[in-house]
Amino acid sequence: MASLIPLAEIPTISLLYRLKHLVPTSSATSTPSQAFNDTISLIRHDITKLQVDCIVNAANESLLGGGGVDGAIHRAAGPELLRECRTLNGCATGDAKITGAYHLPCKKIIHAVGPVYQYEKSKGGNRHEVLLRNCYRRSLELAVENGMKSIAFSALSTGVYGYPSEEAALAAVDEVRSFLQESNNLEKLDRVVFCSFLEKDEQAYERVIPRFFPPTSQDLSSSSKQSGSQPQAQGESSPSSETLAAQLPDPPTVEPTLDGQPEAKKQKVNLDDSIHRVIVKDDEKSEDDWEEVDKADGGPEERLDDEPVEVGQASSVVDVQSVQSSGIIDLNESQHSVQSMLDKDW
Ligand code: AR6
Repeated sequence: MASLIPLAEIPTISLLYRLKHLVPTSSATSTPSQAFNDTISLIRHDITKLQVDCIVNAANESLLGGGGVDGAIHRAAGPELLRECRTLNGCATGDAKITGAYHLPCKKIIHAVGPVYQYEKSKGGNRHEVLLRNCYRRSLELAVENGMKSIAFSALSTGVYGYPSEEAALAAVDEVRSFLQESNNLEKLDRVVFCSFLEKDEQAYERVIPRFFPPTSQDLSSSSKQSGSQPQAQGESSPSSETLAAQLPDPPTVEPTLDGQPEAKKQKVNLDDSIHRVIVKDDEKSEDDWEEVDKADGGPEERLDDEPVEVGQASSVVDVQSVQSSGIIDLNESQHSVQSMLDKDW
């Protein structure tokens, strides 16, 4: 089971540039900003394990739970969450509502209802994108209104709702940047974390982030690389980048479940010498699967009958995740000196 990740161990994109895990692009559309790059963070992990102020759930209009990250959050938070959700009278697509976090390590959960990609797109225009952007904006507004200083987003709509990863990352990252640029919103938030679960989503963020949050000269400078001094994120005492790099977490290998309960996705684990791989067969994910999981959880059994549900991935897609690669840092590398890590050509 994945371990809890304190905020200080969630890498900022400034650190990821210094580690050369993020690569600058020539097609950057924004001016580099150290303040932004010390605020925006990227991690591939189970979002229920992040010790941030609030996490953003990819919910449906009923707000009564479901599969994917929604199921994981309800399982980890406990039945009190469903009780509170029942009082909220659902939530429109493109909007978000906030609840307590109960047994989760965060303080609040923001439940955002992303668009079902094909369904909204078929209505014409860029409705799907507007709705997805609204989810990110409303979540940020709710976080600020409720005094939350750090927020972690799941990759809304990119699972069952079928939004293509890169298209979704573009809308998400651009909307977050717009929000932070407005009035003094940047000062109100210490961290905004993009938390992905699958490698395809993490890679989409890695391609998109440098366009909207390009590196500063400090992020790229060899002097800061040599000294190992990590620019301090707002509102927290920052450990050195050596500490951070050594502690960067492993990526998730399985969907979280409670002991004795069925997993939300069927998985095959092949431990082959030093190469440990988890193979997630997306074509085995179906609506039936997650309904079964919900009921077995003693969790929500209700959902909107007329809610259109699409399975996003092509049925033949097999997503292979290396569990030895941390998603950020190779496990073997993390055991080497940080200097060799910083010097490595990622
Ligand atoms: N931590 C972080 N991300 C996760 C986790 C986790 N534990 N588990 C899955 N993801 P999805 P949607 C990622 O399908 O597309 C539910 O049934 C996953 O890899 O959870 O918005 C709701 O009740 C993907 O990138 O949400 C709705 O009915 C992302 O979370 C419907 O699914 C979102 O995938 C919402 O569909």
